[in-house]
Amino acid sequence: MNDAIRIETAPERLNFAAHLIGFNTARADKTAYLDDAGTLSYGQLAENVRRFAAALGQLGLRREERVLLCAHDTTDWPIAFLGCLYAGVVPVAVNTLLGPADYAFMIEHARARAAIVSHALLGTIESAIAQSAVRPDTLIVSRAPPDAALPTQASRFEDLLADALVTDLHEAVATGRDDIAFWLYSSGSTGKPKGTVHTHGNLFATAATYGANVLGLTESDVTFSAAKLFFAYGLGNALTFPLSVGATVILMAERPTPDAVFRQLVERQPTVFFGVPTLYAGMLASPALPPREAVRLRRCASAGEALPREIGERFEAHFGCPVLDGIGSTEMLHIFLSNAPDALRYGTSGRPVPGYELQLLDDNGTPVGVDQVGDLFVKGDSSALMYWGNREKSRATFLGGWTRTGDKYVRDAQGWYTYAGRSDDMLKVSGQYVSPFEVECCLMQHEMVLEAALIGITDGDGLTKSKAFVVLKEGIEPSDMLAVEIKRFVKERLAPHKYPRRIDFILELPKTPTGKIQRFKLRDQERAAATSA
Ligand code: 3UK
Repeated sequence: MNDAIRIETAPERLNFAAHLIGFNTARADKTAYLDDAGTLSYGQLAENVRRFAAALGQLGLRREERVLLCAHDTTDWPIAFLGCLYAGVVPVAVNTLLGPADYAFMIEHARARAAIVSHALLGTIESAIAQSAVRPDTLIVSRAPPDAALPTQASRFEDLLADALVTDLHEAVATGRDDIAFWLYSSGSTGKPKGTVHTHGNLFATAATYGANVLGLTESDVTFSAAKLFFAYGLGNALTFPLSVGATVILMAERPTPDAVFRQLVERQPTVFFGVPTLYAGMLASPALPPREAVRLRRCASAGEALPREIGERFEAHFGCPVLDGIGSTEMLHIFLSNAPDALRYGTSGRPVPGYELQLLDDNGTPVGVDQVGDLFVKGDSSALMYWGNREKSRATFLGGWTRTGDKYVRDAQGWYTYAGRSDDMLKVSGQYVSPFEVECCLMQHEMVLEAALIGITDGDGLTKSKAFVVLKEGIEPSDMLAVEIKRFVKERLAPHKYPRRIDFILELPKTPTGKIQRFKLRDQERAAATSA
């Protein structure tokens, strides 16, 4: 990354949706999005964003009110998200794989006045609403089959667009760069998910930094992100960055298995692909891996957890296209430390993205030296304003311009950063957070389980998988069948990436004299067993 890099700063008056529409006015006929059902041109995107914004007003939604956005990746997602921004309404984009209890918390916490939901998720959202103290008065249902019966307070997404009186809101609401644009929820090691509040300017800042200077997309690119739009990673990859240059975006609603991803790479020929390390490892291990000639990739990115060197090297050797590992977070919205096409070292997270400042500090807040492990802090224009309604966690994370990442890093003499683990107990599995505490609580709800502890173990590819140590109640015999049943029990209650991939039954958990579980002892024991094997 050279020194001559220019970083555009967001204008003070900024409505990010209007900004993207304005930037792309000359591309009305160009395809902005391709989803499983069809295409959406830039002209149609602009028209539908205005219509959706007008429809929100007609439904009685006002500026700064929150709307839950729980939908699969189709063209309705960007229309809804940008339509909200255009109207100054604040979308709360959530993971589509959660259960009713999670959504009930979010609806209540965000005081959501409406919910935009994929038809396939309507049942889950309805049971969430039934158990929530806040009742959104409007449901907007995306991609409902023509003959589906909908609840009385529900509207069809396509009907809203068709019926919108666009004259009501020809122009975008005049927001400023520091106005709240949207929220994302991030999970912590204990307690409820944190509502991470982002501004219009933050979206602009991610495009002006990582988007413009690391990814280097052009309007002839076709991007495809395996990470969904509701993740900050996916939002940048499949909305902010490509629309900021007038590129084309492929959206896929289904789960990003290696086979599903191969189909997109071969049939739709994206030029830039975004994945998480587990997916890259799964693709390389698959017998269906397409040959280099079958794809048109020129650049790939990886984030969510550290990309093992091996995986990056093998992927590049096969496809002849680099995989840029970079670290981002929900709090910083996107990637702030990354490898770049002209500065790449597999096994590292690269160097600071121009526009961001980094610091590695010891426990006393003093900068550590070269090759020393320190806590990573980051400063840049895309950091969240706060965690909504959570002063304690906001204060611990957002420190006068600096954001605590919760990660440990080492920097070498040439300025390359290597990941050295989290400073809390959180695990990253398939690029997504897993809180050992949450999984342990769930395991202990099983009628045969007395106690449990969850740790991360490293698999043959160098990636993190979760493993539970379970103490059974007296008189219960451990068995493989019981392990399968316990996994199923967790899968039914928590998001799919959270169930323990392995379960060991033990007689007793290691604990401190005050009764705290010593997960580090289990980790040490696991490491010793792995090296002796
Ligand atoms: C970990 C990494 C090592 C790290 C994200 C790109 O992952 C994203 O956001 P989350 O809030 O998690 C943040 C935490 O994940 N992590 C992410 N990337 C890497 N660790 N190497 C990496 N390359 O612990 C970080 O603090 O889910 C990623 C863009 C936007 C994002 N929100």
